[in-house]
Amino acid sequence: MGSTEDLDYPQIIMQYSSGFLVSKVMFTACELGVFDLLLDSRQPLSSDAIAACLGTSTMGMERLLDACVGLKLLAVQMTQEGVLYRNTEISNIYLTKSSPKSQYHIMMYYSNTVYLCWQYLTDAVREGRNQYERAFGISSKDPFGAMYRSEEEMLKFMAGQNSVWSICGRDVLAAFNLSPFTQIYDLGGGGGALAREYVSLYPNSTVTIYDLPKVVQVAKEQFVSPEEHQISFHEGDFFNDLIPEAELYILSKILHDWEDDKCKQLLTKVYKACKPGGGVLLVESLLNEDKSGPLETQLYSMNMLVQTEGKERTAAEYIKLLEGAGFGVIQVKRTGKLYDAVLGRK
Ligand code: ASE
Repeated sequence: MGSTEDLDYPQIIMQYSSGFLVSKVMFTACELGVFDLLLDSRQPLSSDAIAACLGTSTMGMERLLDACVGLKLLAVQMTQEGVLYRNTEISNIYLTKSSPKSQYHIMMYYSNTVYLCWQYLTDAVREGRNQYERAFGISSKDPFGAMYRSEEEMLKFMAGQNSVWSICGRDVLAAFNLSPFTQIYDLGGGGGALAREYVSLYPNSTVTIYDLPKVVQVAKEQFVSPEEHQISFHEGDFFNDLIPEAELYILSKILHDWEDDKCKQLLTKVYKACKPGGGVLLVESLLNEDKSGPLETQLYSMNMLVQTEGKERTAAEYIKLLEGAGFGVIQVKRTGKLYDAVLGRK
């Protein structure tokens, strides 16, 4: 082994060991509203002031703030009154609740739901299945029954998923020229953030969000306003209920929730419903063909193990699923961001 490797090895192990500590510091600062307060205050604040405003211990808050400085999520300045903290540019954009690119809701989902499932990662690997029974004492047979076990959980999931599209939505929808398609169904479209990106990028289109009745109800109440005329809803279960005819179906982060047989079943149903000349757009995080990366996708695939019955796949795996259902002329576009796009035509 070379000497560089000998030196780098402990460093990398140290970083990986504390990775979950890093996540939890960021999640906690978000949850307590540190970044929101420092955005609103418009001036740097002391740890005492922050603790007082947020109703926490001064001792705990000071340490949390210092750790955030170490992570470059906050910056410090020394003044006569002592140390003052302010947001960094990145925190203002991504970690405050009110920012258009806010990732606050996905952080809360990671911190309060995903984190609890990961407690049982070893069991998940041993058993090859999700860990709702151990984590929450509920049946793991129906993953979305488990994920939507309460309206609060469903809302957190929908808000979390929505926040991703404020960053990658445009890239996945601009990966192909989709302007020939005007009548779109977003199957499992949830809170509608991708539908909103779609109609803004393709103004001549209308998007129908097809999702479970309880999801549609919450989406109408909390996420999509009636003024957004190009977005409509269809209540149903896409495995068991009718899928109406359309020109383009979007399956965004849907196939990764399900095993191959379920994916084939769904894609076959979509193919039958699809207008001739129409298509299906898969939005997923693609693994390299040898599964050597990207790391983020490999980690997401582990998350699919603890939370769902699916996995992340390679482009070739998605192509095979699409071809198996009858789709042809399949094109793959890697965006270089978290999510990629695969288009199949009927
Ligand atoms: C799903 C997406 C997610 C199902 C469960 C999920 C996400 C978290 N939990 O379709 C978002 C993607 N992030 C990760 C870690 O996979």
